[in-house]
Amino acid sequence: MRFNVLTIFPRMFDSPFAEGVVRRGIDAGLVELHVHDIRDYTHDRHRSTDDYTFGGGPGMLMKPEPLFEGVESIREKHGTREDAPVILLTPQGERLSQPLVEKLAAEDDLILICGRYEGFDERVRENLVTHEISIGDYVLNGGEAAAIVLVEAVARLVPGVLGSNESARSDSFSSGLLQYPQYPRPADFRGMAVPEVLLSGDHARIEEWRRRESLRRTFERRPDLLEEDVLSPEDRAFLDSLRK
Ligand code: 6GU
Repeated sequence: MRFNVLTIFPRMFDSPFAEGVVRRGIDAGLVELHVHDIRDYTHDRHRSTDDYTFGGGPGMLMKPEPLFEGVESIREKHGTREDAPVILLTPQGERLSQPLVEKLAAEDDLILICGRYEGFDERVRENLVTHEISIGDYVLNGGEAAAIVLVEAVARLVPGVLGSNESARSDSFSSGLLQYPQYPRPADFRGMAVPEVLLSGDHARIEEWRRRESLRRTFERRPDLLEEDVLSPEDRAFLDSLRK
């Protein structure tokens, strides 16, 4: 998986990927991350990346020329496929979700454009970009933090990037339910005991307990995630008992 990022703040990408899972993926040759300074694709003396908006109004907009040139240069230099997704990080975009992350992880190349909040030339939206993505309903100063989130979420799904221990964990959100409560040793910490069932060695009872705790937690915290059609009759009966 190869990520190419266009940003006016390339150094923002240094420390987030200096260690951890993505770093390991890069070191193993499974992930490539190339960060490009949008200013390198400007031609004026001031290397300006923004300009006033036609028709008047507050705020500056990102100019189209350096963004088009940047994407074209990435395609030429890195042999990026013509049809590789070009993703604009913007609060106006589709909300990033695990299903969308999984779709993006199936690509070989992703080009990410980070912008500033005031916005983009509409021609960038219409003629350069294939996807617009937001990471949630709150305001960031620019798309960089969102791009970092996207790279981390996608890179961990690249085969081989996670160790087998870690990959099991990703099932919890992919299953559509929140994770059940978990406890490492000790069995009793300052009088706070681990639920008895987990010490019982009875795997069928443990599985049932975990399933129910996942359902309970999802019901309490994120009822919007509960899709009744993928639940078993036992799951539904348990949820009914919670509602009462
Ligand atoms: Cl992608 N950009 C900005 N500026 N703010 C955001 C966002 C993106 N996603 C959530 N908030």
